[in-house]
Amino acid sequence: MIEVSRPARAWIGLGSNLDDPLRQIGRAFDELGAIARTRLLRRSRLYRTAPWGVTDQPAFVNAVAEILTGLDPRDLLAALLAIERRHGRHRDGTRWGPRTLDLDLLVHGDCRINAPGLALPHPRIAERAFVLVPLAEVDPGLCIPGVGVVRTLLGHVDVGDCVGID
Ligand code: PH2
Ligand code: MG
Ligand code: MG
Repeated sequence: MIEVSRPARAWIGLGSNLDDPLRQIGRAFDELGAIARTRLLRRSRLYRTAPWGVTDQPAFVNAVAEILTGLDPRDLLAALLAIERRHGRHRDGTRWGPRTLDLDLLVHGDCRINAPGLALPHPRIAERAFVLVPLAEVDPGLCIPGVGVVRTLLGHVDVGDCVGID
């Protein structure tokens, strides 16, 4: 018998700080909905956010999207990386540097994975206001498996550097 897994709800973090970030993110929402066996369920507003990690770079535009997907985490990640490449993303090994489009797989159902190239939930969610603020706008009660509930996590970060812009 062929095993068919149930579709999972997954959350994607979107970020851009190069080449017209508003347009990059706007297009990316449509492209998420066009991934095979995947539907865009909800999306947050767009936020202008101060750069985190490496601070000497342009401000980011960030958002999150909730999708329903029949793809497992690895296949979904491959689809996200393909979209990044279509947006001219070049990986030169610089961590936390400027980028045309970053699509981070934040949560995939109740999956917990720690493998090379794929960690779920995303290991730095709890530190990042630019992820928690848009998540809290769409689903404050979301439970990040093994990490906590979004509205609680939000109480522990500085939200001042995330400003809604649409
Ligand atoms: N992404 C990074 C590094 N720093 N800062 C903000 N504000 N937004 C991001 O999306 C972001 C960042 C690496 O993925
Ligand atoms: Mg990222
Ligand atoms: Mg990334």
